[in-house]
Amino acid sequence: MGIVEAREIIKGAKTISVLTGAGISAESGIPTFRGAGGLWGKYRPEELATPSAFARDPELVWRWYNWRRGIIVKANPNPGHIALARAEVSREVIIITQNIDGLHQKAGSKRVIEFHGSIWRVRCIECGCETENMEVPLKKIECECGGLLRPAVVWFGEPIPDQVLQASFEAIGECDVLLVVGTSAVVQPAASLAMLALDMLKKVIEVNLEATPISNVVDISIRGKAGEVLPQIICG
Ligand code: BV8
Ligand code: ZN
Repeated sequence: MGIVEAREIIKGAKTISVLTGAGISAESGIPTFRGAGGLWGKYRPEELATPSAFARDPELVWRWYNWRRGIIVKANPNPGHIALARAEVSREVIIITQNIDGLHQKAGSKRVIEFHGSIWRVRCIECGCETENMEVPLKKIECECGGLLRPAVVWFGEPIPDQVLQASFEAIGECDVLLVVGTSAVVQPAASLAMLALDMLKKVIEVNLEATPISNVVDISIRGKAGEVLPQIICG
């Protein structure tokens, strides 16, 4: 079961939801979390993407996010992002992305749920005000109120905002097919969205370079690069 079957299933779908992870941005030059040369490189996730890491050393955490801002600002959507954006021409497409890079929006996708927030938004830990900030690097990490600014992303140990969870569950309920693209499917609760789709008897198609914990339970699991496979299975 592979490309041909996936293309047939997608052709017949009125609404497609797509759960994407770092793998869909790899061909845009953005390192993944766990792959070789991954983002977590010399650090472990828990050392950087957590509230305690920020409390302990906000400058270190911001050095890491500014380094990522530097990579992401130069990155362009690849054929994988573009195939998903183009698919909106003939059907509803809802993207639930674990990525914080904004590349789906840059590719033209209209319905994007940022499950883990955005690197281009900052939030004050004192007054809670959240603003868009595209500076590379961020110029100052103080808010007008004097509080510290943090990336408006979801760190390990932090809950997904209720309205984001709600919108994601609705996207799964609304779809005929869920595509799961470029995620190691280990981080929760994002990875459980695939299981939710299966429980709701939706067709689930995975596109990933390597096998993941959901590869054996989805309807079709295609080994390959998102930028090569997505244009083949989503046509028109
Ligand atoms: C929560 C945003 C509870 C920030 C991210 C033990 C200790 C502590 C916590 C836990 C624990 N056990 C479980 C947990 C929960 C934890 C979790 O799941 N941990 C994992 C590691 C086990 N989850 C959380 O903490 C979540 N919150 O549980 O809160 C709670 C509830 C109520 C009240 C209070 C608290 C929050 C998790 C969100 C963390 N934030 N990112 C940032 O980006 O800086 S996670 C980050 O890693 C990404 O966003 C992504 O979601 C995640 C996984 O990365 P992937 O996207 O999958 O990337 P990865 O590199 O892993 O895989 C890439 C895949 O692509 C690979 O398979 C590769 O083969 C493939 N690939 C590569 N190239 C290509 C490709 N595929 C196709 N084409 C290619 N070209
Ligand atoms: Zn403030």
